[in-house]
Amino acid sequence: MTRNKMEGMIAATFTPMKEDGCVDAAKVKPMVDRLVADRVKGIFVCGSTGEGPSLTTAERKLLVEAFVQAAGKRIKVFVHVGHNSVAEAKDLAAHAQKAGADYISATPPCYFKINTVSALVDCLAEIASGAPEMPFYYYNIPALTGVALDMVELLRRAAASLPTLAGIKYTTSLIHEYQACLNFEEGAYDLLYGTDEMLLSALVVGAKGYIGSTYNFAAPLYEKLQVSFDKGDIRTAQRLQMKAVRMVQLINKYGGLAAQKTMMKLAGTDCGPVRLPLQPLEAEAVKSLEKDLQIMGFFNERS
Ligand code: MN9
Repeated sequence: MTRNKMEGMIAATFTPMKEDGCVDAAKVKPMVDRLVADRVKGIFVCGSTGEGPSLTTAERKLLVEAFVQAAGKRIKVFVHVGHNSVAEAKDLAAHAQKAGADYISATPPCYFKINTVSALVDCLAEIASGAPEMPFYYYNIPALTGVALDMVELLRRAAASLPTLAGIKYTTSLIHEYQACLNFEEGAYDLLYGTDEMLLSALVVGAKGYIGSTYNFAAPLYEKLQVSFDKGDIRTAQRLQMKAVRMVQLINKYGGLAAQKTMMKLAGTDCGPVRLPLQPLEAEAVKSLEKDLQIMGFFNERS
């Protein structure tokens, strides 16, 4: 089987919301148009950045339809279907296939923690069977799921049990494990790197595709980083990666996703606030964040 391989930036999209926290599907199209103009290669819908686990199933389906339509085949659409209920995840997978998305991805159920690769494979096989025609990416993000298993072992077992597995959306800082996965069976699987502040480290060991939140508002910065890396200009790539590190430090200082949605607004693509359980930034924090962003040159071509 020839497996799917992605190259370049994939933006983990935010879910646009109205001030009251309702989904605002009308804002999807302008967000996608902006990403296409920024030359991203794909979008990852309803993931961590999209507050997927905080949305209802009906909202997730509506968003998938809106994103697929807005993408209009210009860029690839990944749909995150992970859910604590495996049955819901399978239903979301089937929906993504019907809606015309390109790929599905899922976190494992994580209220009851999975602690063996074999249980993980059982869950993923059941979820992926909802969309038998779609390449499937396991979404490995132990910091949020609490499920930290051996990813090489997952790949080893996939041939027998996960026929549609295309690869892993790999969001941890274990570059050595990421490298081992990239080299598994001479690169049989697609390993999409998911920690934006460590992109250069991932490129060094062979990353080709990467998914993340900051590609929504800083794509030009990462595009330059990739070009510098490809030319062998490591000094410039290091300098640009350091800018990304400073940007993520600011995001963490002001509160993660709420800060990022504020940055989207300040950068001209308003996608509204976060919803519970996340908390919005106080007015004072917004002012201070804007000032910090100005100082770091964020608004000069977002790089
Ligand atoms: O998976 C994102 N991770 C989370 C992607 O949302 C937890 C990343 O893109 C981070 O937001 C980014 C900043 O830390 O690396």
